[in-house]
Amino acid sequence: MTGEQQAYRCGKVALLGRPNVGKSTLMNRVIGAKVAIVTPKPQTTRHRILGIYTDERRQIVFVDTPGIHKGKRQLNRNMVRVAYAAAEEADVLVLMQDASKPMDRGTRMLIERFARGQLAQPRIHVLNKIDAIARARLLPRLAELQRLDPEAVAFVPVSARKGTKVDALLEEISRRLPVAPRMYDADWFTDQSQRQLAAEYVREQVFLAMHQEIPFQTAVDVEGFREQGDGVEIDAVILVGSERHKPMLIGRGGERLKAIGRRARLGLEELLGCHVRLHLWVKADPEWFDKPVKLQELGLHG
Ligand SMILES: Nc1nc2c(ncn2[C@@H]2O[C@H](COP(=O)(O)OP(=O)(O)OP(=O)(O)O)[C@@H](O)[C@H]2O)c(=O)[nH]1
Ligand SMILES: [Mg+2]
Repeated sequence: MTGEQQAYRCGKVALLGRPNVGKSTLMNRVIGAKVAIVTPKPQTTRHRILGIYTDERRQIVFVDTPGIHKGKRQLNRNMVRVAYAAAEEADVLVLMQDASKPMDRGTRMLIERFARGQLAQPRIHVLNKIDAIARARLLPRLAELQRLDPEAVAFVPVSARKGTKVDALLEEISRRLPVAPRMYDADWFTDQSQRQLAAEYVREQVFLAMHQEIPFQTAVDVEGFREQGDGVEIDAVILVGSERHKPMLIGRGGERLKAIGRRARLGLEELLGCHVRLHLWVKADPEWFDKPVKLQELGLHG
């Protein structure tokens, strides 16, 4: 080392992969806050969400994306479009997979698509969830990946949940970022408004509480967001895709909706650091997920 100051680096990194592999978990882990909601269900992330990591050497702007999947609904097609658009505008591509499961056809096809595709940005493969597999299974998996994408610049096994090897991944990313000044203030950690975060925190609780198709046909629209006294007051509408989902979401005596509201409120209070009053309503808008105008209103136009 010469003692010379290293040049500052800054750029965008797209987090890409099939649904449920842990993209949002990784971003939250690096940022140190829940900027993107996480659930055990696939298709949790629906937007492009920025998570901004800044230190004295670099600013890494993570772009979390919806999982790439096949889906016929307009909502699903928009989600996939958002992911590919994020890839195009990034400086580095991180392609994540779930190493705790055998590599499936969808994952293999996705990797081949990027490996043979037009995008020239460096690709880093991340094998996530290594806390959930035996070490011996990792080596053949790495070899398979190298065969599928020999031109990728790095292959990094991590556990986003536990934080294992996440620093090593940050180093691999940083080396590929352009030399450039910060894009965002050092104390910014996401591009989402408090209003958007509130909608997402409510949706997270709906995903956790509901089963079958209900979560996938639910959206949250924050209609009111007011500062009041030492906190905020939020009015949110939970939109369901069918009249028959309404009573299921509300529960007997309103208990289920109350529990959803309570958990979302506690999460928001922790994130925003203030008192939150949250009012929830449920409205049915049959097939909203196939209506371009409604998707536009909800910011899900892709
Ligand atoms: N065991 C284990 N589970 C993990 C790890 N990372 C994420 N998960 C779990 O995997 C599930 C999906 O995580 P998400 O972060 O929502 O995955 P995602 O890729 O953002 O999913 P979509 O938004 O649906 O595309 C959650 O239950 C996480 O807790 C990990 O390192 N180890
Ligand atoms: Mg996600």
